Amino acid sequence: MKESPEVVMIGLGYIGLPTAALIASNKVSVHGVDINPQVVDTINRGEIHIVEPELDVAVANAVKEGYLKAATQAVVANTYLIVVPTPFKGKNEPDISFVEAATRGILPLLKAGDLYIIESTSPIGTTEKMMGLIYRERPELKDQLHIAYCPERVLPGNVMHELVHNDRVIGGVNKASTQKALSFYAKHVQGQLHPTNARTAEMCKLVENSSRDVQIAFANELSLICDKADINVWELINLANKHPRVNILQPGCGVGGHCIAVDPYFIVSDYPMESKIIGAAREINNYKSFWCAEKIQNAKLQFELKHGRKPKTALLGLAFKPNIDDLRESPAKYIVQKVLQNANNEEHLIVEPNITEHHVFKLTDYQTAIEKADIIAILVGHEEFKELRINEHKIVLDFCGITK
Ligand code: SAJ
Repeated sequence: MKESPEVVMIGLGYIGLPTAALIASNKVSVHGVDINPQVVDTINRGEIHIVEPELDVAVANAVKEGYLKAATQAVVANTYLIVVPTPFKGKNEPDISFVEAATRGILPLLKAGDLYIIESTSPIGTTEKMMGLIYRERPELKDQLHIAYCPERVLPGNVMHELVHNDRVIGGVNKASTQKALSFYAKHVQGQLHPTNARTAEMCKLVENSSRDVQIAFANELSLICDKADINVWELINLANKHPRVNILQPGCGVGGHCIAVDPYFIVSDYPMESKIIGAAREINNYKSFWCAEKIQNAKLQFELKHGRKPKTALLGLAFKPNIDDLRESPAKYIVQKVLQNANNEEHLIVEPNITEHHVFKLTDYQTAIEKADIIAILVGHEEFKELRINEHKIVLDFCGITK
């Protein structure tokens, strides 16, 4: 790598690291920054700290060829990308302190003509707020930087493909910033690039995930109604979707991950009076997880009443969605915790085929769990579970519809 890298990537997590690897694969030098020294060491060895198909090879190559290097501190570059988490504080209010800290960290390095891009999911107005901060602290640079917001839209599990092929929405604080950011992404993205302003780009990201949350809430609401009405919700949705203009999503045990279960609150917390459907969808999807835990609880009580002994219960899946190892905001994990909290000395067999060890839960392999258990609750539709042959005498609570 030459002395000064072209790009500084702040945040080397689920989005930052794949993006850094993609840029580096195009022979553009990237200096990745992460506050965690272990993450930095892992990447500098050419290894990765997260599970994502194809990422290992991309990072190994980028590091070997000298286009990707990680450190705990930023250095001077021409383009700065902020890809850090935006968690909650208080009661579901977005916390942009990591974005602010990352911005403060590069303040002394900025020079006229640089491009500063936020990719982190952010409440409306964040990019303008960061622009205010930068120009307050570095007034001599006023209007000489290019500042833009460009949300990522990749689906965990398919990141390396979607980073290149998905369309991107790019919103600058002015036309020159939008243009400069467009030229940057044009080097790395084959999907279409759609210019707009920063506020619209920020809102666009929140709306995409809120829209999916609302649609999943509709499916989850149907599953609650169908359970009472004694209708197979999976068959129902399949049939309704035969209509050319109907496309209902799948119910599950709730909505998790760091995106869909989080982003809608960024709208609700700033516009509570106007975002009724978005807020209600969040409540329905959260309630669905609680409902699943109650169902398991009831099944255990029924079993004990009928058989005069406590059941063994297999809880299949901890990840927030199928075929990944990510437990962030996972409804399955919430359900397992809730079931264990109410447990009274009976055996639970917890299964997550995508992780080998967990610091809280003792994991069992799925074949053993299925064999031993009296009650089997399927919480995540992992591929492995689709092949399971479950003895018909066992009680199966399939919240993902994989046995239907
Ligand atoms: N889920 C259902 N039923 C469905 C689909 C999903 O219950 O029919 C559940 C999943 O099990 C999971 C949750 O919803 O718990 C979210 O999963 P997901 O696959 O819908 O989405 P994420 O969180 O992995 O990724 C989303 C994507 N956004 C949209 O599809 C609009 C992705 O494109 C975004 O980049 C990502 O959020 C993000 O980073 O914001």
